Order: sequence, then C-alpha cells, then structure tokens
Amino acid sequence: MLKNFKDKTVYQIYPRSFADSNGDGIGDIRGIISRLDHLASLGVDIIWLSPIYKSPNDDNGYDIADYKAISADFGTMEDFDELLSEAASRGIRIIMDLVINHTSDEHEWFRRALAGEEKYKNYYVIKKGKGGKLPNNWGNFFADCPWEPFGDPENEEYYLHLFSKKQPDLNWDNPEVYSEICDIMRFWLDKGVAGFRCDVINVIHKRSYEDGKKHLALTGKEHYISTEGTHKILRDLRRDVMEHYDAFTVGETVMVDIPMARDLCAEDRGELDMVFSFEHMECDQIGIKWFKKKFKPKSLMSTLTKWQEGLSWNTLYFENHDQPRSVTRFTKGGKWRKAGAKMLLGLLFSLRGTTFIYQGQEIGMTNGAFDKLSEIKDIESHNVDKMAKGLGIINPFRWRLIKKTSRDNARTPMQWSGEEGAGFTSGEPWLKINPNYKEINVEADLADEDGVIAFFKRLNSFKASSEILKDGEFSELHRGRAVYAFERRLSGDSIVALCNFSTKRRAIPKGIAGNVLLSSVNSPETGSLAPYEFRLISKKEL
Ligand code: TEU
Ligand code: CA
Repeated sequence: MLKNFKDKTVYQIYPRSFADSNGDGIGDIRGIISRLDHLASLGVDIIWLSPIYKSPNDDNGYDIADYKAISADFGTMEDFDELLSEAASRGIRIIMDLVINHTSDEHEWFRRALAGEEKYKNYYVIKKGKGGKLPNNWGNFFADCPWEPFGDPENEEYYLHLFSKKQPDLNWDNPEVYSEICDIMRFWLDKGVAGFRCDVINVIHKRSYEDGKKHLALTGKEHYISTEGTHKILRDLRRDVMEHYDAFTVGETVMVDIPMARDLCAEDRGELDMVFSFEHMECDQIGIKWFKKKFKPKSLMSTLTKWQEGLSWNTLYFENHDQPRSVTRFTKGGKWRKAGAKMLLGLLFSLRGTTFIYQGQEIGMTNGAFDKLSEIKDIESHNVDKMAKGLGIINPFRWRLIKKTSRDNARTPMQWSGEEGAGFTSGEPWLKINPNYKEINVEADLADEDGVIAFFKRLNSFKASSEILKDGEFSELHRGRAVYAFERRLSGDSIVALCNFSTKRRAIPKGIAGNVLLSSVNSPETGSLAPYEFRLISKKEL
C-alpha cells in the first residue's frame, strides 16, 4: 500500500554492526532498542532490519535456517517483540528482510531433502548432471559455480545456488513453496511489521534451466531476470497476503531496467510497491562491480535523471550493506567529507521518491580501513579473490580491487562515540572498526553545530513539511561537470535543488535564481555555490 508509506523516511539497520548490548562484539536487538531515541531524533519513520533470523551466517543472515526464529547472536523473540513495541511508541515501524530466493542449507527443508524426502527435494532446484558435466553453464553472483553436488556425488545430482553454496535456491514452480512463504509473511505481519524489503526478488522464478548466452558475469541471467513467473508470484503474494495488512514491499531488483521496474511497480498490476534499482550504483564501474573507473559526477546525474523521468516513483538511496560508502565513492572525502556527506543527503531528500538511509550515513561514515584480506569477512570478497587468483591476477592488484569494492566497507561497526570500541561494543568487534571513529562518531557530530546530523534533521523535516518535495514532478534544469540542478513542481509552485559536486566554488547556472530556502553552508552566496554545497531555492522566473 504505497500511498501510506511513500512520504516516509526509511533507515536501514545492519544489526550485526549497529549496537552491541552484551559485549560479545556482535550488534543485537537490545542494542537497537538502546539506540531508538537516536533514530527518533533523526525523524526516521521506518526501520528496515537486515535479516535477524536464525542463520549459520555464511552470508551474514541472508542464509536463513529458520524464518520464524531469531538468531541467538541477536537475542530472542521477546527482544524482538519489545523492539517492535518500543519503536511503535516512538512512531517508528519496522520492515523485515524477506529472503525467499534461497534458504540456508541448514534449513530443515534442505536437511530433509538431503535425507531423501521427495516432498522437500521438490522445494529446491535439483537437476541431473549431463554425463559428467554440470546441468548448465550458468554463472553465480558470488564468483562461484552455481551448482553443487546434492548428496552422494555418485547420483550425479546437483542443486542450484545463485549465491553461496550454503544458499540453495528455492523451487518456485512448487506451489508448496508458495504456501510456506505466505505463511511466513503472515507470521511477521501479524506481529505488526510494516512490510518487507524483498531480497533479489526479481530472480526467484526461473523460466528454464537451459544453457545461457555467455556473459562476463551471470551467464544464464536471461532465464531468470523478471520472468512472467515472478510477476505472477508477486501478484499472488499481494492478493493473498499483503493486501490484508497496512504494509508495503520494496523489492531489491537486480539488473532491473526502467521498463521492468515500471511493470513491477505499476499500481494496476499489483506486484510491488517500490523497487531498488542499481543503475546509479554502477556509474563508477566498468561492466562488473569489481572493476572501478574514476567517478564522474555527470554520469551519476544522468542516471538519476533517467530514472526520475522514467519511473513515476523511485527509491532514493546511495548506500546499503552491499555498497561501499557514498562519501568515499562520490566525493573527495578528507577535509570535504562533511560537506560531501551533506550534499549527497540533500539529493536523497529532494529527488522524487522514498528516501532510504543506511546506518552511519547520517554522520558521513567512510569506507572501512582494511589493510589485508584476512581483515575482511564477506564471503563475496573471498570468492572474488579466489576467482581473480585463478585468472592469474596477482597481488597487490587483487587486493586493490577488493579493498575498494568489498561489501565490508559498509559493514564496519557503527561509530557512536570516541571511546574504545566506538560505543559499539565493550568487547572485540566482529569486524574491524574504522580507526577514524575517534573523529567521526555520533557524539562528536552532535556536538558540532555544523554536523551532518543537524543537516540531516533539517532536510528530513523540510521534506516532511513540503508537499512539493513529497509530491512534485521532477525536471532536470542543469547537468554539468560539477553542478546538478533540478526542479520539483506541484500545481504551479516549484523548488529548485542545486548540488555542487566539486571542491571549487561554482557559478549557479544561468536562468536559475530565487530565495534560499535551505543550504548546507552558513552564508550561501548569490550567484554561486560553495564547494559541495547543497541548496534549495524557491524558483523565480528570470
Ligand atoms: O544482494 C543481491 C545482489 O545481487 C548484490 O547486491 C550482491 O550482494 C552482490 O553485490 C553481487 O555482486 C542481496 C543482499 O542484499 C546481499 O547482502 C545478499 O548477499 C544477497 O542478496 C543474497 O541473499
Ligand atoms: Ca551482542
């Protein structure tokens, strides 16, 4: 039910790295409860919780062993219920991560399949090898082979896993899988959650298991990206489950293009409420994400404009637990870190769509400070290293690309204070804390009148009270090497947003002028933007 949620600000929590209440070095639910006041003070409406279910953590919870149990690392179901009600008492609702392309290989269904129960074998994609060869030539998201022997290798049976081998794909041709998932969704919705972020939702149904066209990565993708089967499942889930609750869905849709996104979100089709697209996250890469090119602001601007024009309602995000930090990626950082962080937040609150913020973005956290591969925990990074080694890529080249792209860049513990453990833990953190926590932390930022949090709050409340920012149409006014300007217009009134992506003062493009409504700098100058300035003006025709 998009209409009840489109104006809300969503804050993503990666529980493992948010706040540790018991000193075991792992963030947990009681830790989140202890920080709810911080979220309330930011004016956040909804929390998206990355998975907190029982899991062997091969992929940090995206490998679920029991969809109705809380991971012991994170606490108990009582803790979760308390989190829900404590959040509700601050006007905050929670959405869960729904990971239904795959389960963990430690899920009871997969165990029973392995034990030979036909019913459960049919929950997964299990195929015969072809005379000593794998069932097909597909690729894998984690730089691995997507087929793993199922049970006794003598049988020549393999199960499909588009992600880690501990994440077997579910068989969405089986109606029993559908009923199980409906039941799981109702379980959480009945507790009062506000919906789901649906993990890799546009690949769940596979059209066929034939060989695919050869690609640099993900050979076979044409057989499973946004298939008719997936569209139908989504419509069924909407009708059978979602429609009966005050809740919404946001789909994580990999490799989605605008026509696909339109279909997935079209109101009359009744599938998803919103989608996360990725094209803007690809503006500094060549082909696949491990090959980076120099960031050019203009390519980010073009992609943002393209999606603003192409899709009537976007999700607005620059970060999540899979992406390096946006200040490191899209700004010069260093002495420009704070200014850059504010400018990027300005964009996220002024484009048309629902704003999604990832933990730490409100203080401009930077990429992790890893010195060697052994400090990185993410399975994807380790697989990429193996693959690159296999291709003959030597170190330090392998390390250079992993250091830049690793998902752990976003997963370092939240920096709450300058004390040892960054206010995140009193113990040994599960992942190295960025040593810059001494300067970059919530406490220090709050004490700074020019802090990022203060600007975040201004942006959030500005948007909350501006019908134009909430609902106005988007049109681009200027796209330069450094300056991006666009207009939001609602019944004749309009607001113009201006962003300077450079470390130099830049002229405001000709024809744009008006009263300053808000700026990220203290004394905005008429006619020019300070380095990394973000500004909103009420437009006057010249
Ligand atoms: O991610 C899906 C996905 O395709 C990518 O973002 C992925 O993490 C990687 O960048 C591929 O190159 C989702 C989750 O967000 C991610 O954390 C999980 O690992 C993945 O699904 C599997 O559940
Ligand atoms: Ca803990």
